[in-house]
Amino acid sequence: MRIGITCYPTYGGSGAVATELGLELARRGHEVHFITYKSPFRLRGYVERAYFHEVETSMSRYPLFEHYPYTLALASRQYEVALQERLDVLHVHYAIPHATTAFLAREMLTERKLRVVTTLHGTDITLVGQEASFYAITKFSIERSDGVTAVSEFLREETYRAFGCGKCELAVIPNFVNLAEYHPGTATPRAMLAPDDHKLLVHVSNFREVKRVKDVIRIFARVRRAMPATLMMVGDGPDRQDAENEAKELGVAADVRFLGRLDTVAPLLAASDLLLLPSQTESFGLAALEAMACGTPVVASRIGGIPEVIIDGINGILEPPGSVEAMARRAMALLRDPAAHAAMRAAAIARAGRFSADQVVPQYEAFYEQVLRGPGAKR
Ligand code: GMT
Repeated sequence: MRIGITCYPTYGGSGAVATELGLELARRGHEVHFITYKSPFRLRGYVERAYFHEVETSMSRYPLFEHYPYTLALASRQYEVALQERLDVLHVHYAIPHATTAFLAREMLTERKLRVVTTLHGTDITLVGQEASFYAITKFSIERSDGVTAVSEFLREETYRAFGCGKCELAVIPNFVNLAEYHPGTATPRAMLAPDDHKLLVHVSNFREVKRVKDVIRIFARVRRAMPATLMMVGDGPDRQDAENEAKELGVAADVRFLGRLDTVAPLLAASDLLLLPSQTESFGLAALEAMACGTPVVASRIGGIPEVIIDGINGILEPPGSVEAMARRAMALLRDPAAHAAMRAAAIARAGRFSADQVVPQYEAFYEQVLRGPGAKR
């Protein structure tokens, strides 16, 4: 198949999933064309059959445009690439604005049939899509896609609840992890990351409000009071400063390392004893899955799609969002009990195997085939 993929190319789970999917599809013999404003962050080096088409994000100063109409440039580029590369499927990740620009591109393309597949990832449904200014167009664009997938049962139900979507059938295809990259053997030597006697905790996110990064620091501060420990904060975003301030206020700044955005996180995950993910909302929790694949148990919020990945007490720990005390208490208990930690680690690795690329990518291929066979009747 010839597949176009549009996603947010910067840091974030939806861009990560879209890019890993494209790379896997290319490895499996499909031709993949990424259409976005920047080379996706996980697209490193040459991969046979994977191509990148850049979308302009600005033009020489034009007085009428206070805001550059990027979405029109994107729709136009999607159309051009679909025509030139004879795309069969245009698969867009994160509904806003990608499902809308794909709709436009498909309408423009009279020369051949193009099927639009939209994957819903999270806040496109749970937050942004429900903003008054985006609600109608999000619903319209989802309903006009030829196929729609959601990354968890939770997100599918939330989409039906919030948007009705009487005209669409949502398939659930979960996130996946590339086990060749995310595995326990990849660990950075511990001596490079923390003093010998320290437990090592890690958080990876884009530091947005939903990630509750101050809770990460608060949980860590409680752990740190009970035992020697280091926390690695990986990523960046609007709440980073708040997290840094919280670490200073709680007197743990010396043991919290803000590492910023990193292209490769598997070696840090594999070196860690625990990942903290106390999010307010999380439609799936790709960061948790990647940590589990590396053998790192996760302490997370019992929210959204996370319970579809983590089974509390077996392969990770779940507590309600905001329950800093309970999360810290259970983290400490696990860190103090090497046998329980080893059992949870093994269970986490086994669970992650259920979400391997080998298991999940064929589900996307089958979905494309189904959409290509279908009548395209939603047009
Ligand atoms: O919805 C978002 O916050 C954006 C998206 C991203 O690009 O980071 O994250 C979502 O998609 C990921 C990949 O499917 C999921 O693993 C995350 O749980 C989800 N984030 C939220 O629901 C907050």
